[in-house]
Amino acid sequence: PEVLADFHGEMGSCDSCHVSDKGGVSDDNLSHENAQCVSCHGDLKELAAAAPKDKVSPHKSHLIGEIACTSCHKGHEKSVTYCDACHSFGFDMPYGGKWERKFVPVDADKAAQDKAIAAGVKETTDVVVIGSGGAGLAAAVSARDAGAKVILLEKEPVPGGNTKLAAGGMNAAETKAQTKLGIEDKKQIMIDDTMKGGRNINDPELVKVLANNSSDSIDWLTSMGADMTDVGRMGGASVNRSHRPTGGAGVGAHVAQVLWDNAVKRGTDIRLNSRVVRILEDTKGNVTGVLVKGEYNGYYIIKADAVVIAAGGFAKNNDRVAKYDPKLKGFKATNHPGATGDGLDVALQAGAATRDLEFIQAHPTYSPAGGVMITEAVRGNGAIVVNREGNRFMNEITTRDKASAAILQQKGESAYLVFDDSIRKSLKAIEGYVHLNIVKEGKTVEELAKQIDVPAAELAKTITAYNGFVKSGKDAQFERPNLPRELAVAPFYALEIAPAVHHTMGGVVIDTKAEVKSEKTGKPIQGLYAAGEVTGGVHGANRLGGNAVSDIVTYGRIAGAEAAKFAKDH
Ligand code: FAD
Ligand code: MEZ
Repeated sequence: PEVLADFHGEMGSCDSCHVSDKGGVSDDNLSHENAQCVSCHGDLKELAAAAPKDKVSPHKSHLIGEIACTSCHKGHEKSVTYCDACHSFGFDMPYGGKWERKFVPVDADKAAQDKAIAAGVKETTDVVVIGSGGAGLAAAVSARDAGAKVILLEKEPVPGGNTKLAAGGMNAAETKAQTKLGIEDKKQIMIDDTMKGGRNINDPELVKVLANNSSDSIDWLTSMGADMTDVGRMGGASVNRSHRPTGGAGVGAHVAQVLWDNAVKRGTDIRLNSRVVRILEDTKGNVTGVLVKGEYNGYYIIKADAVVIAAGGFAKNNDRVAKYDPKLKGFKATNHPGATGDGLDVALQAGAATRDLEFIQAHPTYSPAGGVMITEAVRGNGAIVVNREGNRFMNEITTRDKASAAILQQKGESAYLVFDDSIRKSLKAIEGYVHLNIVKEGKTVEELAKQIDVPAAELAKTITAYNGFVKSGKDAQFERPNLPRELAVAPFYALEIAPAVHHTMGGVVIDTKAEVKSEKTGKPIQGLYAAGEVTGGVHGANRLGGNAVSDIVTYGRIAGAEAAKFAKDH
């Protein structure tokens, strides 16, 4: 047999997987088909528990929700491991092929789209949410709480978008967790830091809403079961305000899981493998619904009073990135495979105004060996960055634009992140990198230097000088503002890092109610809302680490509540 369907066909018939009396697939989530896989093979947890402990298990991951078997195991084509979109593990899959994905524009296949539009409305709801990342899930939860019927559409086979990858934290000021830890912060300082980091081109009204609601957003997540009690430092912040789970575990998978569970609990109709290709409007330009392409069921129309675009950014679409910033041509990206910019395309078709698209951020510490971003929290908790000569060359927690530029000036256009065992113990996220086998280790600094091929005497000198700065409380070399700990506890660790495209600051223009502004009139498009990375204005020219998760939770909540209100009044 060539593919899984042949194999199962030999065992029985098509209805060993499909619902035979309906003919074909059950729905775009392949709910029935996946239940069939589980009934014979066991669920993800059982498969993960049975995997060898010393190997990376494809069934154990940071992905959120109940991951469908069919995300990787395809029936009628070659199977591919979804994780390989980032990691390139190259697991030996039964009937497996190589990961690849071609970007298909939303307006491809126009004839089929027009035919579906001519066929008319298939379903009706109050609010459609586009995207199952943090912004979309927060919007769905708040719209459900405001009494709206919600359909959430996600084009990928797994939910969570970039949100599930977020690692370092969620920024918030004047929180209970900060008070408990004795951290003095003010919403106004968060506003000032955000404006300064964004080179003052941010929309100041959007920034005020971000900071003034940030502490409430932490409380909102906590009330739904989140743990946001660990607080660390991110680049460009004046104080520690980046919130994450106890022990410094990755923030995004946790927040996305909490939001997912709450969206499911509230009866949100969530459809995976369902790509929105057009926002529909009446002749006056008011939103009337969306045209969806179900991976298995084809095109259909959902009529809705309001639509929330929460489709994320476009950092994984290098052609588009390079169009706005040619310097980034050919760069790797830290993002999930669905970050292609569809949200912008459907918004533009609907007449939305956009801003700041030329501002695209590179994250300074991406591991080319692991295909993963190394969280800024490692530096926030005390790691230093050295070049191939074993020397520091920057304030490690400066803003990302400056850090990335400094690394690209070093020999090999990469550098090494160096930390000790006390930093490893302070941040659970580091265990993920160790698990991926990308962290070099030495019992002494000299042994570590040998592992990464930098001059041992120079690295030792650098660390001794840095430890001196920690002791004196002043970085006489690069004026690093936070000096949390000396690098003194063996073993010592290092990994190679280089900048990769990380965040697209620009996007759809919104107001403080998350209403999308029209390019033509400058006024809100009736019934159209947007939140998260698909929007522009919150982060200006350069986003601060930790501000995106804050953005998606706060503006996701606002967009969902406003869309529900609009639908009710409609
Ligand atoms: P996403 O979470 O990307 O979700 C958008 C969803 O929409 C995706 O699932 C996508 O597939 C779907 N979609 C797109 N087009 C369509 C369509 N046409 N139809 C249906 N669905 C569609 N920020 C922080 O503040 N702190 C951090 O610690 C942090 N760490 C990060 C680490 C990594 C590796 C990355 C990549 C980003 C990190 N960020 C962090 C940034 C932050 O995670 C993102 O900016 C944020 O999560 C975006 O949320 P979102 O809901 O707007 O979009
Ligand atoms: O906000 C981010 O993108 C972030 C904090 C990333 C990280 O380094 O963890």
